[in-house]
Amino acid sequence: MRIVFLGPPGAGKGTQATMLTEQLGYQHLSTGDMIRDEMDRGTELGQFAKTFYDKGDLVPDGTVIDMIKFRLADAENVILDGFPRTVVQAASLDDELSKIGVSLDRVVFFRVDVEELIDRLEKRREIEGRVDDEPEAIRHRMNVYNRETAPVVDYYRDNDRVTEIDALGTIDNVRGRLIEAIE
Ligand code: B4P
Repeated sequence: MRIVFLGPPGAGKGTQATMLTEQLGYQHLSTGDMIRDEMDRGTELGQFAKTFYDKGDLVPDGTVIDMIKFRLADAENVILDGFPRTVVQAASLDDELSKIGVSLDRVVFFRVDVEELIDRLEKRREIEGRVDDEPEAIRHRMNVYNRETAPVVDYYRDNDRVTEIDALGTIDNVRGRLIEAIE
């Protein structure tokens, strides 16, 4: 199974992907985690990405696509968390998968209202101190999401590939709905 998790910042994609990985043995590919790892190690890519990431901007498509594409070939049971985030990335993912003769099995869209998203990200800032969870960066990320990532949902809807879940409620409640959606 190759599954994409789509949704606004703070929708719980990373939280649920981590749990499903542990529970059902999926491989978890998170572009956000990859970028944070590059930044923590101070690599050239990390230093470049940081100039976008800290402000809540998307890291440029070419950088993200190069970072993830070589990992797709070996990934049979995989959750793609936070990728694709633009229509260019979505088209590139389709191309890469078609080269190896496979396609996506599911695209799960996490639906959460904006007040709840802001509340979750503010709580995370208090706990983890993520720079991109500062109020101004949160507001900017929501705008970037509406402009760049919401069209990705439509891209997949056109091909009837989207399963939408209600991602409000406790983490366990959401997990139950998610497992039902992908089974
Ligand atoms: P990501 O790391 O992908 O993270 P995210 O959108 O902030 O959050 P996610 O939806 O995974 O929420 P989470 O489970 O953590 O992106 C960060 C940045 O990386 C982007 O802004 C961009 O700069 C860059 N980036 C990543 N991918 C990219 C790409 N493809 N192209 C370009 N740039 C890219 O949950 C959030 C909080 O809510 C957590 O504290 C969690 O504990 C809590 N929570 C989760 N579920 C909850 C629930 N049901 N109830 C209450 N709280 C909950």
